[in-house]
Amino acid sequence: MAVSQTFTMIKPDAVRNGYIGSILADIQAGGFRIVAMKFTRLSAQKAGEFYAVHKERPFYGELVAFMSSGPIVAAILEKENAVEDFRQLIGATDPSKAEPGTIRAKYATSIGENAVHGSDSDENARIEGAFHFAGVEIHR
Ligand code: FUP
Repeated sequence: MAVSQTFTMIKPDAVRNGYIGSILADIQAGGFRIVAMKFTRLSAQKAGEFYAVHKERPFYGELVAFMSSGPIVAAILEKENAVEDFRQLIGATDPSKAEPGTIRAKYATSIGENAVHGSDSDENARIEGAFHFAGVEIHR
């Protein structure tokens, strides 16, 4: 299977709760190679753009407020079958439904504050990676 990329964020809840190191260790133990990474913070405007697909959903306002409430770690990850394998590693959106051992089961607190983001398709991985990183920041 070909090597591909996915995009992730360690969200403000997990950063606040001190899980950056543990989550990065789980990501690397899962066989993902970090090809771009930054510790940054989204403005409300940028968070709104990133989640624009959810604009009509009732949780959009809370989601934007939460995602801009503190710093995040953004990263591009490389692995065979990266998108699907990373979603397996992080578990279901709602941590109470996430498989034991997954990142969300271990580190998330609620469906809204669920510790990590993972792209849901190769196309979105490309769009989301480009949203956060310039070409010179990606090291393959
Ligand atoms: P996921 O792909 O697992 O990140 O989940 P979605 O794209 O469906 O949702 C994106 C984000 O919206 C979630 F990470 C958290 C938020 N959300 C809620 O707050 N409530 C919901 O019912 C669903 C999603």
